[in-house]
Amino acid sequence: MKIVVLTGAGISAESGVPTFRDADGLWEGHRVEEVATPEGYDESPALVQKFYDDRRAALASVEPNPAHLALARLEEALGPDLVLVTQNIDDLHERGGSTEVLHMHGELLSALCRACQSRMPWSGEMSGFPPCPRCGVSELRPDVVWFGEIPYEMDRILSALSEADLFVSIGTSGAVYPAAGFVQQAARSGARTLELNLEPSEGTVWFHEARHGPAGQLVPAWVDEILLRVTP
Ligand code: BJW
Repeated sequence: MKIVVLTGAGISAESGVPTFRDADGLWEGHRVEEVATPEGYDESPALVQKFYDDRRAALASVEPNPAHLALARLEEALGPDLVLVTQNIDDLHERGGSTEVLHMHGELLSALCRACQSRMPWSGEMSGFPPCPRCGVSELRPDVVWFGEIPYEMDRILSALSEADLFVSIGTSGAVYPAAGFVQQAARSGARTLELNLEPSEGTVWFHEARHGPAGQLVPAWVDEILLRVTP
């Protein structure tokens, strides 16, 4: 059975990573145009760098939760038949044991040089506008996908969606495209679709089935169900 899993901020909420659109979400106190658009960055680079520096530093104090661990167990059982796509820029899937993760909105622990277009691992601050280790120009920005930019890994994601038997969306509000459209793309190709979210998402009507509750409970229970079906 080929499964595509899409995760969003809700899967990391129980680890203590704030979501975007819930009360107390990340954009409280910031306008989205300020911190998540290329235009916002051009206007206030120091503010945007600090927003991401703070989130990068906060990774040190969070741990993967049972939902991340369960998806790693699923990868162990299914291998390449599981394609894990995340909108999250944290590294909790990897720290939970997943080895193949498609980060469609980029990663906090990566830098993108606006001068030479290099992408490179980055764990420190960028607020001081350090030079790019490759070209020496001080044009490093967080390697994340802002509104109006093209998400990463789209070819691999669309190909996986077209072959999926099951598409599962976990902890995402369904407010941001193209990810919000994956459920319809998968269903059109014949996949069954399942939503696992704290509450009905904006796209909940598109799913064949929806289960509502915390990811830390729903995801391990769903993975156990799948493992019973696929392991001899
Ligand atoms: C729990 C829980 C628990 C809480 N357990 N659940 C008009 C119509 C349609 C589209 C557009 C339009 N105008 C513009 C667009 C396109 C635009 C877009 O979608 N805009 C919308 C505002 C409409 N999209 C883009 O610009 C994208 N690019 C693009 O489309 O390029 C064209 C193209 C595409 C494909 C091929 C070729 C060309 C880029 C989008 C980039 C989004 N970037 C961000 C920031 C990334 C960096 C960062 O992290 O700072 O990505 S925005 C932000 O939203 C972030 C997230 O990944 C993304 C999604 O948020 P998510 O994960 O859903 O979080 P929340 O907070 O919204 O929801 C959390 C959910 O969890 C809630 O439902 C809770 O209930 C739940 N929950 N606790 C389970 N314990």
